[in-house]
Amino acid sequence: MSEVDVVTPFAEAGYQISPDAAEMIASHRSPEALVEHILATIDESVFVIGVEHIDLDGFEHKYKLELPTRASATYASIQPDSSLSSYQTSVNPVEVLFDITNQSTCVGEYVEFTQYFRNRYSKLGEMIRGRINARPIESLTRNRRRVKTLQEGGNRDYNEVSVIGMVSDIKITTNGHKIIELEDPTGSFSALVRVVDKELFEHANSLVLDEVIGVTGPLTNDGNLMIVNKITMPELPNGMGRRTGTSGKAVFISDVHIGSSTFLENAWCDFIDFLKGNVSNEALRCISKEIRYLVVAGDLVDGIGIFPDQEKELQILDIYEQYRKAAEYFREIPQHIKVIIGPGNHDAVRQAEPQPRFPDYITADFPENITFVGNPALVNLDGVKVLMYHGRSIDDLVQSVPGVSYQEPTTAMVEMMKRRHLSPTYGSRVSIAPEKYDHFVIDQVPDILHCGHVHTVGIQQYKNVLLINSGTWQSQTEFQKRVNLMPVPAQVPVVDLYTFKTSLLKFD
Ligand code: D5M
Ligand code: FE
Ligand code: ZN
Repeated sequence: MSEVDVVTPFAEAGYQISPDAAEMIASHRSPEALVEHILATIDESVFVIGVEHIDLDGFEHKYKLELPTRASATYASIQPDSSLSSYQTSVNPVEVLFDITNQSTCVGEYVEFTQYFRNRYSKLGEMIRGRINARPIESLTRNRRRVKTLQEGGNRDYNEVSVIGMVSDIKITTNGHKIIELEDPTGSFSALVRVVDKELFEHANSLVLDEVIGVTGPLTNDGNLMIVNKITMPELPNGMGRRTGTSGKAVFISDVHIGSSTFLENAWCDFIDFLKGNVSNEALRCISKEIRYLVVAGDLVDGIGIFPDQEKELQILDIYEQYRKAAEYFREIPQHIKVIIGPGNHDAVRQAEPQPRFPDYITADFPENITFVGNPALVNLDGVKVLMYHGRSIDDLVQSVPGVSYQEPTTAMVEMMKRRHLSPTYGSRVSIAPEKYDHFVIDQVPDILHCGHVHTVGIQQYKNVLLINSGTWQSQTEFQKRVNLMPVPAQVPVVDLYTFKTSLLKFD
């Protein structure tokens, strides 16, 4: 994902900036304006600008006062009594910040895998590097004698080393300890987590293959193994100031599965009526008037041939018909509501992720207020950054991370955030195309991470990011009955884009 350069302006003004502060600025909705504000207000005796030097509240206050045109265009006043939505006349901008569409370079050659993993390692490694002083693995073997000498000197500070690596294997020793094999571009290395270090061991238990971590600890006397004292994850920065969004509301849905015989058409039509403001309930009508965005995170239709004997569970047997029906429903949605749609594993784009947006022959039927994006995609909704990912990797995370469950899908999304990666394990349920850049790395911290896929609903705040899994519009399928998966259909998270407070509307 494209990075905003926040380091150069500070360097040019003679300041250094801490990685946490740089990240906080880069992930702000107006990084350039914030940089300007910090440079204008910074105490000149400061040399390294840290998070504590960033006066976000002051900035937000000033920003709103100084941008009256923006305020009048989009901070439209809410008039609950009016029959006209205040957002019908306002611009509801959608900017696609990042997705794979028209960027795919992958043809499946071996060298591309190397390049892909190098890119993952360097992006995630950089996030960890700000927090630990790591060395290349190669230097550990080269400097082994020196490390030993320092150990003999008995200085514990010196004999601890740190390494950043990608987890290539996780083994259990006969004594029940964990051996984590780590790789960086210079070599590979083993790190031992002892079963007696309870907290650390628990952390090691939740590690998954191909994620990038930092480990810190002393080396054994023969220099071949590290006894791990600390594991460092890429993680979200701490101490980011209170977020301020924009006005109005956004509605999050996924897994509509139009065309399936288990698609809940009545509930769906009630939802469309709600978006149109056709509801008798006064409170719902008020909410409806404030809606500016509808975000759809994949599995718009049920598709064809996605699983064995699927045709027995289909009401619409033709994929084009399924999308035509979808387009018909979406044409009902008021034009001022901007809709963003990304694909899922049931949709008619390549199965390997990242997936591009739907082809033109599908999108042609849909109305103008829809922006089609890839999967994953980062979009900017009038200053609120939403990272959309269908969420197929949740299947992997449920299998491999203790405590992550289908019933509470945000538990998986927290794991994505800690790893700053949407789909860490290669070669499991998610088929990952080895693109030049790792599109699953969460470079820019979004305001909202929106997933679907598992057909259950979850809403959780993790640090400064609102995590939403938006359920489904399909009742339990035969397959789900067999694996005992209880879907949560026809429930809709609605986010207030100013406060980020979320309510769940039920149409079942
Ligand atoms: O996935 C809906 C849910 O069903 C999601 O939690 C995964 C699960 N699912 C779907 N297909 C399979 C297979 N083949 N094995 C295990 N679990 C599965 P959806 O993408 O809507 O089909
Ligand atoms: Fe689905
Ligand atoms: Zn799915």
